[in-house]
Amino acid sequence: MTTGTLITVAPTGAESAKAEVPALPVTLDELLLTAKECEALGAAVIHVHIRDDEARPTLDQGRLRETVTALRESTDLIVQLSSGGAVTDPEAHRLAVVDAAPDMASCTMGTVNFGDDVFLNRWEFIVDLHTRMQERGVVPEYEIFELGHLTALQRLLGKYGLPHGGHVHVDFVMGVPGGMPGTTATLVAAQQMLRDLPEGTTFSATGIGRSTIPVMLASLSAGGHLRVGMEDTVTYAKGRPVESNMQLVARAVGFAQLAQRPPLTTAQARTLLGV
Ligand code: KMH
Ligand code: ZN
Repeated sequence: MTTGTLITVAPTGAESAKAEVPALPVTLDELLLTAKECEALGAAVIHVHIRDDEARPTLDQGRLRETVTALRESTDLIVQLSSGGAVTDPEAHRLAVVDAAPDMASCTMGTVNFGDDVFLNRWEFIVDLHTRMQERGVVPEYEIFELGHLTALQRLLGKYGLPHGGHVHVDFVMGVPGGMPGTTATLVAAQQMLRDLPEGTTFSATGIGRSTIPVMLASLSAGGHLRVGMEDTVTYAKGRPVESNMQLVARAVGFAQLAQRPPLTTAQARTLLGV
């Protein structure tokens, strides 16, 4: 059954350098401005990576807490912290993200080649993250970079139980060099595999780089939700750099409206996700 569209903005990520992508929000002020404007356009969730004073990715606990508080004060967005961080972040720092008391945190369901790097997610680490989120009342978004990550999720839920809130929401991250491709056929295959997960499981999808638009259209037509933002693409169209996260959210909102699946409000999104 299709409903409105949950729109998540992932404004920063850990991979792009501010020097190369000047429009990337890296300071708290830039993040707050982006968050407010994206919320006004129709985003309901913000997937947050933070940077240090030199604009390098960080998982500093103090900064994470300050960011969660500031986003709560300035917006009604659901605050989802990245537990993925950067590929170089140690597991202990990634686990501690949950202690910053966000509404949600990402939880990647397996290891994946990530360009020239490896995004490592050992089984024991996944179990620790999942159970820590259950204990702290943080709702996970399970990040799926490969179809096999859905099998791992089935195993996780079977052995360790449902997440806090009881609702399962996954995000297909498609088109990472080394992960599943950002194609309609793959999205449909991933959606079919949701049959093995608890009834009512919902999904968002995002396509990295040039797969952004095909994945967005495929997800809308398959009843899925959308994640967009400069974490995932810094090119708006061939030869045209993204000007802002707002530009990407506005395009997603336009597509969702064309599909007659308008953006969910933040209140509707909280209900859907069990936040
Ligand atoms: N930056 C990637 C290595 C997440 O946020 O949970 C991991 C990532 C996934 O972005
Ligand atoms: Zn991320």
